[in-house]
Amino acid sequence: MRNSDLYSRACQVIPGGVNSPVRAFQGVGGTPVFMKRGEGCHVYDSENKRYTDYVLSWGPLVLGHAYPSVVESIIQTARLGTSFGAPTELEVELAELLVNQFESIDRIRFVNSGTEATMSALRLARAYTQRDKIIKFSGNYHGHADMLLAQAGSGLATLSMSSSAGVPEKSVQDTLVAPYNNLDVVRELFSAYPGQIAGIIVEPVAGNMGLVLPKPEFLTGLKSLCEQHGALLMMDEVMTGFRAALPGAQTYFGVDADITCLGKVIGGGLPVAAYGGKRKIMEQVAPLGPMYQAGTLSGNPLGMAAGLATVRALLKPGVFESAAARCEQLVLGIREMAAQKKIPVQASSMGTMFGLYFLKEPGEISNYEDAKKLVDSERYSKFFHKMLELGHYFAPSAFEAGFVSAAHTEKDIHETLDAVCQALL
Ligand code: KE4
Repeated sequence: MRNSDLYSRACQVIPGGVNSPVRAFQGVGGTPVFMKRGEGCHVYDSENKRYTDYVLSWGPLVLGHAYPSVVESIIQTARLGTSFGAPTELEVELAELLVNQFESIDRIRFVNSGTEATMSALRLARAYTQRDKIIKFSGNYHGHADMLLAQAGSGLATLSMSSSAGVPEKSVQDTLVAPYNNLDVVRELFSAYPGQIAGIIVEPVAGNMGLVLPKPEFLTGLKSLCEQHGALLMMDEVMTGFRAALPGAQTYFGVDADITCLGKVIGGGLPVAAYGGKRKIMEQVAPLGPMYQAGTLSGNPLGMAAGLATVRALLKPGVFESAAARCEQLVLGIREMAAQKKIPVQASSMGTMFGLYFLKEPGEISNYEDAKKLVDSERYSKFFHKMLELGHYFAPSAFEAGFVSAAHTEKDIHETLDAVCQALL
């Protein structure tokens, strides 16, 4: 069935024809592509057109599509039943694996989405500190929980919505917003609200306004401000976990979070996310402590199996490193060609994730305010559609990060760079 026919069918029964706004191509125009099959670094749409995939389900597929050991593990597990609503050995295994990976985590709770993980992290910080206010950063996206939909990134940035309808003012009155990479404003907020701020939630590498790296000292500065004021530092590593670095961006920058949110890669393409931290904090969580959080399918066997197979394969020597090398090769190639054509871009990468901004004029983007001012979304849309026509699937939004998998070969990157050369107009 043609994409356009599927799309009109979808629009009859699903709002906007999609189950997540950013998939609707509103940020780039045109009809969304309906995917039918994935294999390695390629996806095939409903018209059987092949694309080299740089969205990879927005991060989870760090090994590529339909990775054999992941598929096999899901099949074997499904044969034993799909869900019990009771503890299973699989969730203990994945919990042990993640606790061993993260210095800052000795207890972890699984949930089903990044939204649930960050929503629970905020509740935990508030329970632990007995305070209400939270600091977040404009352009950071932490899922769609009411109190976090203030000046968020990702789909809200794509649709240039500052927050969302249906979120009562009182739900965001305790959410304080600062510009990313700006420690002064954070310092001012702590002085303005002494003893009232439960914590800071931050994307340690911002992947929801495009890709913005933290300035040196930004994360260490946040950590020391939290220590100084008795607040908790929550790092939302839903996207950066097992993507920016192994096991996460906090490891690379040497700044331990008090609470870490994970997702995407740890579910290997199935709905799995988690929040974790030191025992003294996590003991607040029911049934041990007074902070309630629950989920019918939390720790679901299929998700645990897919997550275990994915993380285990990724941790094998050289797997992450080769994906990161391919990612860097892509970004360096784009930078070089844009320079040759005198097209102002900001192309950057960290580990297996990358960002590509087309700029209205030469400049540097280090926060969301810069991005809104400098990004040439029109030029990105043209680039996106040309690349799509040539068989390379980039994020359908100028305000998203891109991803590379262990299945991308040098040949794939070279082919993509050949297409980039034609699409850099
Ligand atoms: P989910 O609720 O979508 O599983 O996770 C929310 C979330 C939390 N934290 C970070 C850092 C995230 O990047 C996300 C979700 N990422 C977007 C892509 N930028 C998901 C894509 C979508 O919304 O369809």
